[in-house]
Amino acid sequence: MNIGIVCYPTFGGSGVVATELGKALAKEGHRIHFITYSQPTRLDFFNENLFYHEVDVQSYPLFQYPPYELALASKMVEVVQFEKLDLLHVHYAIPHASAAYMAKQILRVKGIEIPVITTLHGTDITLVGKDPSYEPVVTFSINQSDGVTAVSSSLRDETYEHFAITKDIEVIPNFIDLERFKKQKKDHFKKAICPNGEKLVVHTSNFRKVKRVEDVIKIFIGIRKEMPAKLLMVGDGPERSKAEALCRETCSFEDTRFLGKLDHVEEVLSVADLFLMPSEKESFGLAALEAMACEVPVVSSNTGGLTELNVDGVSGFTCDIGDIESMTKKSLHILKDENLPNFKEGALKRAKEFDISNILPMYESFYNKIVESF
Ligand code: GMT
Repeated sequence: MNIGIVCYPTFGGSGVVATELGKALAKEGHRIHFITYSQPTRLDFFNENLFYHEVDVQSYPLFQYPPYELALASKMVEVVQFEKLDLLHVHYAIPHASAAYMAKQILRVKGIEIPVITTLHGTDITLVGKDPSYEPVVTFSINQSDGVTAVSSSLRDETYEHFAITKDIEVIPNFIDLERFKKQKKDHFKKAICPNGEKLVVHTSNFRKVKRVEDVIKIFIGIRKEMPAKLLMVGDGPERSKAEALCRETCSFEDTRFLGKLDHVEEVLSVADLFLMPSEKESFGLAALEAMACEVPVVSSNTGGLTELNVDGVSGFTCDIGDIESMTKKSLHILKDENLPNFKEGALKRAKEFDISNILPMYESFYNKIVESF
């Protein structure tokens, strides 16, 4: 098939999923056209079936807000028409689903019909989409999509609960490429960070409020009281400086490190003993799956899709949002030498269920179903 993929090109989960999906489909022989405002971060290799079309947003002094959605719709029209696409697959509803709807109407006038699939990723529903300033457009554009998928049952249910949706939503969970995300031998790295055999705790995120980064630090302080440990904070975002300030007040300087955004987070995960994800909301928790694939058990909150990913007592533990005491206790339990190997094994075993080879056929058969019924 000749497929257009629209996504955010950044480090965020939805962009990562969209890009990895496109790369995997290209390897299967599909021709994949990414349509976005800059080169997707994970689009890091050449394949004759991969194409990138940049959305060019023209600025003008009159515009307080340059109309990205219009530029995107225009680019979709151009790519569908000239590359003869069979399908448009947009990731993250805002504003991609409504831009796709507009492109579809323009193409119809030109005598071209194209099906649109929207994949809901999380905050497009649970945080941003619900807001009255977007809700009518989100509801309309989901209902106008020819196919809709959500990355977890929890996200599907929440979408039905908060929006007047008339379409079936198919759950296709996120996936992982176990060729890339696997435990690598990085003993020298572990030795440099944990010279005295300390346990290594890792958190990666976009440091937004929804990630509850302060909880990560509070849990770490609790762990550190009981055993020698280090904390690595990977990523960047609005809450980072507050988190750094909290660390300076409460932890020893040598125990915590903020690494910023990393291209190859799997190298850090390879030496980690525990991953913390105490999020307020999480439709799936791709970062936790990446950790699990590298044999790192996860202590997470039990919000959204996290209980569909993190098996309590096997790949880690899930606890109530904000329950620092329980998350600390569970972390200490996992980190005990006699327990850690079992949890590492449990994390990897669970991650294998989300191997891309299991999930890719779900997308392919969904594409076929939508194209055939269109
Ligand atoms: O977590 C974020 O804030 C980024 C966001 C995104 O859209 O990039 O992530 C969402 O989509 C990911 C991929 O499907 C999921 O793994 C994340 O759980 C989800 N984030 C939230 O629901 C907060």
